[in-house]
Amino acid sequence: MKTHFPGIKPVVYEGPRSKNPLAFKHYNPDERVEGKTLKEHLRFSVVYWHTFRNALSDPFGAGTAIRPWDDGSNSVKNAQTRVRAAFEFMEKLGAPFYAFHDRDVAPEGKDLRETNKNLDAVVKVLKEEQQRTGIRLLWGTANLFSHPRYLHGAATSCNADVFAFAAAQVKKALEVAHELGGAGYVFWGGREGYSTLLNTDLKREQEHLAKFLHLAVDYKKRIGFQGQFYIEPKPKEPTKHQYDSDAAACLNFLRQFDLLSHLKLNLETNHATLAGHTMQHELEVAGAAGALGSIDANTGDELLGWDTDQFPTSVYLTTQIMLTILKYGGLATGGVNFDAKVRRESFEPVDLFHAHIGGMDTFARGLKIAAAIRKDGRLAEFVRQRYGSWDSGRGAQIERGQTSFGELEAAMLKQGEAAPNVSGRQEYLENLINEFL
Ligand code: XUL
Ligand code: CO
Repeated sequence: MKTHFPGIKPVVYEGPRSKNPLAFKHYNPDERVEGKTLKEHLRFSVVYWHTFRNALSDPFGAGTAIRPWDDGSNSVKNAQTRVRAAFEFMEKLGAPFYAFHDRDVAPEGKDLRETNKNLDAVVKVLKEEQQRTGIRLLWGTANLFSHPRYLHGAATSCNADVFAFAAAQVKKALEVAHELGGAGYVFWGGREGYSTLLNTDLKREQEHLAKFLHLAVDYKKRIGFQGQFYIEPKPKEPTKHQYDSDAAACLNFLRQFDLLSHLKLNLETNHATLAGHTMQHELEVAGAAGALGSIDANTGDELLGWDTDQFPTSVYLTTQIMLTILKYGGLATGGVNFDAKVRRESFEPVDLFHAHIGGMDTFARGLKIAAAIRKDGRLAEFVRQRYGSWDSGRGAQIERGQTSFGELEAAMLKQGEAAPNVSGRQEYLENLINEFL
């Protein structure tokens, strides 16, 4: 078999003392934590768009990426060769999952019919490679934002024909995800938002988006696709305001339009920070609503205000993420999906390995540290005790709904003052976390 990454051997775990840049120092897939292997907990996934379709251009200059397997053409044959290279990469990396948009894997044709045919020709190769390697599809999605037809959005376009085209595209993408045994399917809003309210009927656009998702739910049932549906929040970029702006906005939207039982959230770190939140905040909001589904693992740059999609390297960040994920029972159908790209200056194929190895090791450390913090128990015990007044007496009565304002007023009139507060001990807790890092 032709190799596209000559000289790169399968990446193995060599332990924290290894100086080999192409080995894992912390991600030992078979190591067990809280009853599951690291591989089962983390469910790492490689994204097709950044890793295989991003030429590393920026608004000021052309792409720099050297990708010897890619002839740069828009042919189906080139797309098929790219699949072989992608699976060789994922196999050598030891990633059990991948994710793609329809348009990442196959070129758009002269019309929808030809586009679907192109996709089928590439899906055939994806299926072969999945079978050869055992690598699975974490989720599929449709690109409803790149083509000029989507300039006003897709499901929220002012043009009903564009809604219809998007529906046709998602129908096909669902069939493909089903055929490839996908564990999920993601809806990211793309251009579902607005640039100005002067030309926008916000209420109508949101209703259309809900209608679109209900049609997708119907079709999912019709074809018997078992994968989990996710919605991915992002506040802005490319639009000034995206309707799925953050976890809370998505949950409210899903609840308002009776979609909450059909979709969970796919949360992305850099989207959280663009929304003015931490990733842990977004995870907690989703987890509390029973909607924590999957994560797009990346990070932004604190000094840049846009979606830089960098690979995560902060152990503090991954510790926080894994604390919340473990707290809510782990990623069931979801995974740690590296929606991240190498910098424009890192243009060689080997940089793709460095980036993913770093991200995987950082998550492995975060997971082990989070598990150690949980095993130690002091953090959880502190929080438990902090809410101790709710476990019995008046607190328990309020929680059970067995009281009224009148009764509570009478109690406080009698008592004269609430029981004194105790310290929140933030600094003590921050020190406690640092004990484990
Ligand atoms: C865009 C983004 C998308 C989604 C899938 O910022 O994160 O790549 O993850 O469409
Ligand atoms: Co994403």
